[in-house]
Amino acid sequence: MPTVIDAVYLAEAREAGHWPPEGPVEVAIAGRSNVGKSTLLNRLAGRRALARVSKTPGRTRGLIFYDLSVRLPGTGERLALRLVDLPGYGYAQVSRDERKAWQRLVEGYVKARSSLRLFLILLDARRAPGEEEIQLVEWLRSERVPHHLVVTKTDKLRTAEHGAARDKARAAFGPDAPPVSLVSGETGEGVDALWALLLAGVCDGGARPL
Ligand SMILES: Nc1nc2c(ncn2[C@@H]2O[C@H](COP(=O)(O)OP(=O)(O)OP(=O)(O)O)[C@@H](O)[C@H]2O)c(=O)[nH]1
Ligand SMILES: [Mg+2]
Repeated sequence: MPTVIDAVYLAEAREAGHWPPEGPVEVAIAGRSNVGKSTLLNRLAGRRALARVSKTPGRTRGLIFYDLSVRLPGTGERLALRLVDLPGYGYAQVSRDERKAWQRLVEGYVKARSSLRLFLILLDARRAPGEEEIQLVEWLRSERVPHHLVVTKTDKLRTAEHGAARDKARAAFGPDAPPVSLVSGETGEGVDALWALLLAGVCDGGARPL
Protein backbone atom coordinates (compact mmCIF):
# COMPACT_ATOMS: atom_id res chain seq x y z
CA MET A 1 0.00 0.00 0.00
CA PRO A 2 1.39 3.44 -0.86
CA THR A 3 1.90 6.11 1.76
CA VAL A 4 -0.57 8.93 1.30
CA ILE A 5 1.53 12.03 1.91
CA ASP A 6 -1.21 14.53 1.29
CA ALA A 7 -4.96 14.40 0.67
CA VAL A 8 -7.00 17.54 0.08
CA TYR A 9 -10.42 18.56 -1.16
CA LEU A 10 -10.16 20.23 -4.54
CA ALA A 11 -13.65 21.11 -5.82
CA GLU A 12 -17.28 20.11 -6.18
CA ALA A 13 -18.92 20.17 -9.62
CA ARG A 14 -22.72 20.24 -9.58
CA GLU A 15 -23.18 20.95 -13.26
CA ALA A 16 -21.81 19.26 -16.35
CA GLY A 17 -18.93 21.24 -17.74
CA HIS A 18 -18.08 22.89 -14.43
CA TRP A 19 -15.19 20.51 -13.84
CA PRO A 20 -11.94 21.63 -12.29
CA PRO A 21 -9.14 21.82 -14.89
CA GLU A 22 -7.64 18.43 -15.71
CA GLY A 23 -4.54 17.52 -13.79
CA PRO A 24 -3.50 14.24 -12.17
CA VAL A 25 -4.98 10.94 -13.32
CA GLU A 26 -8.43 10.30 -11.90
CA VAL A 27 -10.24 7.35 -10.33
CA ALA A 28 -14.02 7.76 -10.06
CA ILE A 29 -15.95 6.09 -7.25
CA ALA A 30 -19.58 5.39 -8.13
CA GLY A 31 -22.40 3.36 -6.66
CA ARG A 32 -25.84 3.32 -5.19
CA SER A 33 -26.65 5.90 -2.57
CA ASN A 34 -25.40 4.85 0.89
CA VAL A 35 -23.25 1.99 -0.49
CA GLY A 36 -20.15 3.43 1.18
CA LYS A 37 -18.38 5.52 -1.49
CA SER A 38 -17.24 8.30 0.83
CA THR A 39 -16.20 5.83 3.53
CA LEU A 40 -14.04 3.92 1.04
CA LEU A 41 -12.55 7.16 -0.27
CA ASN A 42 -11.54 8.11 3.28
CA ARG A 43 -9.98 4.66 3.73
CA LEU A 44 -7.99 4.94 0.52
CA ALA A 45 -6.83 8.39 1.55
CA GLY A 46 -6.03 7.16 5.06
CA ARG A 47 -8.00 10.11 6.43
CA ARG A 48 -10.88 9.94 8.84
CA ALA A 49 -13.06 12.75 7.57
CA LEU A 50 -11.87 13.94 4.18
CA ALA A 51 -15.13 12.99 2.44
CA ARG A 52 -18.36 13.43 4.33
CA VAL A 53 -20.04 10.19 5.35
CA SER A 54 -23.77 10.66 5.62
CA LYS A 55 -26.40 9.05 7.76
CA THR A 56 -29.01 10.30 5.28
CA PRO A 57 -28.74 8.72 1.83
CA GLY A 58 -28.72 10.84 -1.29
CA ARG A 59 -26.93 13.81 0.19
CA THR A 60 -24.01 14.18 -2.20
CA ARG A 61 -25.28 15.97 -5.32
CA GLY A 62 -22.15 16.92 -7.19
CA LEU A 63 -18.90 15.25 -8.18
CA ILE A 64 -16.36 15.89 -5.46
CA PHE A 65 -12.69 15.94 -6.43
CA TYR A 66 -9.87 15.14 -3.99
CA ASP A 67 -6.17 15.43 -4.75
CA LEU A 68 -3.84 12.84 -3.27
CA SER A 69 -0.09 12.75 -3.29
CA VAL A 70 1.23 9.25 -2.67
CA ARG A 71 4.62 7.63 -2.31
CA LEU A 72 4.79 4.32 -4.15
CA PRO A 73 5.98 1.24 -2.31
CA GLY A 74 9.31 -0.10 -3.60
CA THR A 75 10.61 2.76 -5.73
CA GLY A 76 9.57 5.56 -3.37
CA GLU A 77 8.42 7.53 -6.41
CA ARG A 78 5.77 10.18 -5.83
CA LEU A 79 2.53 10.10 -7.72
CA ALA A 80 -0.34 12.56 -7.95
CA LEU A 81 -3.75 10.95 -8.08
CA ARG A 82 -7.25 12.38 -7.99
CA LEU A 83 -10.20 10.54 -6.44
CA VAL A 84 -13.67 11.58 -7.54
CA ASP A 85 -16.61 10.88 -5.24
CA LEU A 86 -19.71 10.59 -7.43
CA PRO A 87 -23.26 11.28 -6.27
CA GLY A 88 -25.14 8.11 -5.39
CA TYR A 89 -27.89 6.75 -7.59
CA GLY A 90 -30.88 4.52 -7.00
CA TYR A 91 -32.26 6.38 -4.02
CA ALA A 92 -36.00 5.64 -4.00
CA GLN A 93 -37.16 9.16 -3.18
CA VAL A 94 -35.30 10.79 -6.03
CA SER A 95 -37.50 12.12 -8.84
CA ARG A 96 -37.19 11.29 -12.54
CA ASP A 97 -35.70 14.73 -13.16
CA GLU A 98 -33.03 14.15 -10.53
CA ARG A 99 -32.25 10.80 -12.09
CA LYS A 100 -31.81 12.45 -15.47
CA ALA A 101 -29.61 15.11 -13.88
CA TRP A 102 -27.37 12.39 -12.38
CA GLN A 103 -27.01 10.75 -15.77
CA ARG A 104 -26.21 14.03 -17.51
CA LEU A 105 -23.63 14.90 -14.90
CA VAL A 106 -21.86 11.55 -14.80
CA GLU A 107 -21.99 10.93 -18.55
CA GLY A 108 -20.74 14.45 -19.19
CA TYR A 109 -17.85 13.87 -16.82
CA VAL A 110 -16.84 10.50 -18.29
CA LYS A 111 -16.99 11.76 -21.87
CA ALA A 112 -15.10 14.98 -21.12
CA ARG A 113 -12.34 13.63 -18.95
CA SER A 114 -9.24 12.35 -20.68
CA SER A 115 -7.49 12.03 -17.31
CA LEU A 116 -10.07 9.47 -16.09
CA ARG A 117 -8.24 6.14 -15.83
CA LEU A 118 -10.54 3.92 -13.80
CA PHE A 119 -14.20 3.86 -12.82
CA LEU A 120 -15.07 1.92 -9.66
CA ILE A 121 -18.63 0.67 -9.18
CA LEU A 122 -19.38 -0.16 -5.57
CA LEU A 123 -21.85 -2.88 -4.65
CA ASP A 124 -23.24 -3.69 -1.23
CA ALA A 125 -22.07 -7.18 -0.22
CA ARG A 126 -25.60 -8.06 0.85
CA ARG A 127 -27.29 -7.09 -2.44
CA ALA A 128 -27.27 -8.46 -5.96
CA PRO A 129 -26.37 -5.99 -8.71
CA GLY A 130 -29.45 -4.18 -10.01
CA GLU A 131 -30.51 -2.80 -13.37
CA GLU A 132 -28.59 0.43 -12.67
CA GLU A 133 -25.28 -1.38 -12.28
CA ILE A 134 -25.88 -3.54 -15.34
CA GLN A 135 -26.68 -0.50 -17.50
CA LEU A 136 -23.74 1.43 -16.10
CA VAL A 137 -21.32 -1.39 -16.89
CA GLU A 138 -22.72 -1.73 -20.42
CA TRP A 139 -22.34 1.97 -20.98
CA LEU A 140 -18.78 2.09 -19.60
CA ARG A 141 -17.90 -0.81 -21.87
CA SER A 142 -19.31 1.02 -24.89
CA GLU A 143 -17.33 4.15 -23.91
CA ARG A 144 -14.21 2.01 -23.42
CA VAL A 145 -13.67 3.26 -19.90
CA PRO A 146 -11.78 0.76 -17.71
CA HIS A 147 -14.04 -0.21 -14.82
CA HIS A 148 -13.98 -2.48 -11.83
CA LEU A 149 -16.57 -3.76 -9.37
CA VAL A 150 -15.91 -3.28 -5.68
CA VAL A 151 -18.07 -5.26 -3.29
CA THR A 152 -18.09 -3.32 -0.05
CA LYS A 153 -19.35 -3.70 3.54
CA THR A 154 -17.83 -7.20 3.60
CA ASP A 155 -17.64 -6.85 7.39
CA LYS A 156 -21.38 -7.60 7.29
CA LEU A 157 -20.64 -11.08 5.93
CA ARG A 158 -18.97 -14.10 7.43
CA THR A 159 -15.63 -14.90 5.78
CA ALA A 160 -17.13 -18.12 4.41
CA GLU A 161 -19.63 -15.99 2.47
CA HIS A 162 -17.01 -13.87 0.65
CA GLY A 163 -16.62 -16.24 -2.32
CA ALA A 164 -20.38 -16.36 -2.86
CA ALA A 165 -20.57 -12.55 -2.73
CA ARG A 166 -17.93 -12.30 -5.46
CA ASP A 167 -19.73 -14.89 -7.60
CA LYS A 168 -23.07 -13.11 -7.12
CA ALA A 169 -21.53 -9.80 -8.20
CA ARG A 170 -19.99 -11.32 -11.32
CA ALA A 171 -22.96 -13.49 -12.30
CA ALA A 172 -25.17 -10.51 -13.18
CA PHE A 173 -22.74 -9.27 -15.85
CA GLY A 174 -22.32 -12.41 -17.94
CA PRO A 175 -19.10 -13.86 -19.33
CA ASP A 176 -17.44 -10.44 -19.78
CA ALA A 177 -18.01 -9.41 -16.16
CA PRO A 178 -15.53 -6.80 -14.92
CA PRO A 179 -13.02 -7.82 -12.24
CA VAL A 180 -14.31 -7.80 -8.66
CA SER A 181 -12.59 -6.71 -5.43
CA LEU A 182 -13.94 -7.21 -1.92
CA VAL A 183 -13.45 -4.47 0.67
CA SER A 184 -14.76 -3.06 3.89
CA GLY A 185 -14.55 0.69 4.30
CA GLU A 186 -15.37 0.13 7.94
CA THR A 187 -12.49 -2.21 8.84
CA GLY A 188 -10.11 -1.51 5.94
CA GLU A 189 -10.13 -5.16 4.86
CA GLY A 190 -9.20 -5.52 1.18
CA VAL A 191 -8.10 -1.89 0.82
CA ASP A 192 -4.41 -2.79 0.30
CA ALA A 193 -5.34 -5.06 -2.59
CA LEU A 194 -7.60 -2.35 -4.03
CA TRP A 195 -4.74 0.17 -3.84
CA ALA A 196 -2.52 -2.24 -5.78
CA LEU A 197 -5.20 -2.47 -8.43
CA LEU A 198 -5.64 1.31 -8.60
CA LEU A 199 -1.93 1.86 -9.00
CA ALA A 200 -1.73 -0.76 -11.75
CA GLY A 201 -4.69 0.90 -13.48
CA VAL A 202 -3.39 4.46 -13.32
CA CYS A 203 0.29 3.67 -13.97
CA ASP A 204 -0.50 1.66 -17.12
CA GLY A 205 -2.35 4.66 -18.43
CA GLY A 206 0.68 6.90 -18.10
CA ALA A 207 0.40 8.46 -14.67
CA ARG A 208 2.40 11.61 -14.25
CA PRO A 209 4.95 11.52 -11.47
CA LEU A 210 5.16 14.81 -9.55
N1 LIG B 1 -20.64 -1.91 8.17
C1 LIG B 1 -20.20 -1.06 7.24
N2 LIG B 1 -20.78 0.14 7.12
C2 LIG B 1 -20.32 0.97 6.17
C3 LIG B 1 -19.23 0.62 5.31
N3 LIG B 1 -19.02 1.63 4.46
C4 LIG B 1 -19.93 2.59 4.77
N4 LIG B 1 -20.71 2.21 5.80
C5 LIG B 1 -21.82 2.98 6.41
O1 LIG B 1 -22.80 3.20 5.41
C6 LIG B 1 -23.36 4.52 5.53
C7 LIG B 1 -23.16 5.28 4.23
O2 LIG B 1 -21.78 5.48 4.01
P1 LIG B 1 -21.24 6.59 3.00
O3 LIG B 1 -19.78 6.37 2.88
O4 LIG B 1 -21.72 7.94 3.38
O5 LIG B 1 -21.99 6.13 1.66
P2 LIG B 1 -22.05 6.91 0.26
O6 LIG B 1 -22.09 5.86 -0.77
O7 LIG B 1 -20.95 7.91 0.19
O8 LIG B 1 -23.47 7.63 0.37
P3 LIG B 1 -24.04 8.85 -0.53
O9 LIG B 1 -22.93 9.87 -0.67
O10 LIG B 1 -25.21 9.36 0.23
O11 LIG B 1 -24.44 8.26 -1.84
C8 LIG B 1 -22.66 5.15 6.73
O12 LIG B 1 -23.48 4.97 7.86
C9 LIG B 1 -21.37 4.36 6.84
O13 LIG B 1 -20.85 4.34 8.15
C10 LIG B 1 -18.63 -0.67 5.49
O14 LIG B 1 -17.69 -1.09 4.80
N5 LIG B 1 -19.16 -1.47 6.48
MG1 LIG C 1 -21.03 9.95 -0.12
